[in-house]
Amino acid sequence: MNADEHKVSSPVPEDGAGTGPAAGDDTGSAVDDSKASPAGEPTRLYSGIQPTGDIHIGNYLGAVANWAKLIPRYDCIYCVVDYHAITIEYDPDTMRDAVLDTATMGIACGLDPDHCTFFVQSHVSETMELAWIFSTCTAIGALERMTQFKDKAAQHKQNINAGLFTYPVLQAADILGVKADGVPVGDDQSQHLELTREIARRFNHLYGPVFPDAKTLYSPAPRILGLDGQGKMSKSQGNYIAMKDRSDMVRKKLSTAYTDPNRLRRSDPGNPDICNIFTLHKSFSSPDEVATIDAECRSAGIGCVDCKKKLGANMETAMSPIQDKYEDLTRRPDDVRDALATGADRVRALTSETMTEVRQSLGLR
Ligand code: AQP
Repeated sequence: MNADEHKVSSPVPEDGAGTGPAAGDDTGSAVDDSKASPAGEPTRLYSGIQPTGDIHIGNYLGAVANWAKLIPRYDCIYCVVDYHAITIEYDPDTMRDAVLDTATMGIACGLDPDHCTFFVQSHVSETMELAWIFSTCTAIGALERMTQFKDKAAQHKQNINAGLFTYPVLQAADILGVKADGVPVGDDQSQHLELTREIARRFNHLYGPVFPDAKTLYSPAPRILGLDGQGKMSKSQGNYIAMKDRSDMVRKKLSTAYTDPNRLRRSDPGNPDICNIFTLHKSFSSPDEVATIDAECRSAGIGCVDCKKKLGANMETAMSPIQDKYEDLTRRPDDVRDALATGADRVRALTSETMTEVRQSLGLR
């Protein structure tokens, strides 16, 4: 196989389609979009996605599109977090395919392994050693306060396991094992990242300064609501549009999607500020079209049906090149596997280096 055949890189839309103008940090300040990190800004980013189902537009707008956009400016390390995924019930017979599929769609969405490091969590076992050490620096009370644990425990009453409880400790090890100082995520992860910073500070206080303070970087669309309007768009809630969904399916799903609940008739003026369809327009439509829809919705100049049709058309424009790329990659699974193996080699080396320092600091070995 020659180098070109081996290439699985994906053309990221120049404007970072669907990602808006700039990523923001914890305090809401914008990260400079135009140049590589000056002093105080992160230099190495880490983030992960679970292979628990199809990557959906919430994952894409809240995380993956932003990850792609950040690649030219930072040392970016992205991961398919399969060890996290086994904290809920799953089918071992389909897990390998699910990991490959998530990686394939990730690359199609712009996580170009020629320009970032992309790997599978379970391929780097050193991280698990760090997770154990971090568990000794983590208060049980802090884990008990995690809202994701409470939500998942309520969803999976038959399987409330210790891994589900210590999930944020492994997440801290993922991030800090490679000494990432920036973590681009959707806003559902903010509490976990605060805990990552607490763990790093506790370790540094007890054993010496080893770990950086990892900053949270939000995308311009950090929380996409589900089509049912009941909470965040989520793989497990079935309230999503998958990145794989072709235009007919997208239109069908949009047709029943929740809008401004107070707009009962076509002649009622709407409020785009509380409409999830308008939020999606802000990510998929041009600024001019967004401004027009904003005005026409408020004056009842456009109805929800037409507003959804316009959104469907713009989503098709943004999503079909990604879907074509995804289909192309599915015909070359070994290229994806090779790229993930290369990524794992680099992360193993980085994490091994960190572990040498950690063991010395702990007075072990
Ligand atoms: N609705 C969302 N809006 C914005 N960002 C989101 N993310 C997830 N849902 C939204 C972000 O996507 C990244 C990867 O998420 P994940 O797959 O690791 O975990 P998740 O948050 O648990 O995703 P789901 O879809 O909700 O899956 P299930 O149903 O399995 O729990 C993260 O950066 C996340 O913030």
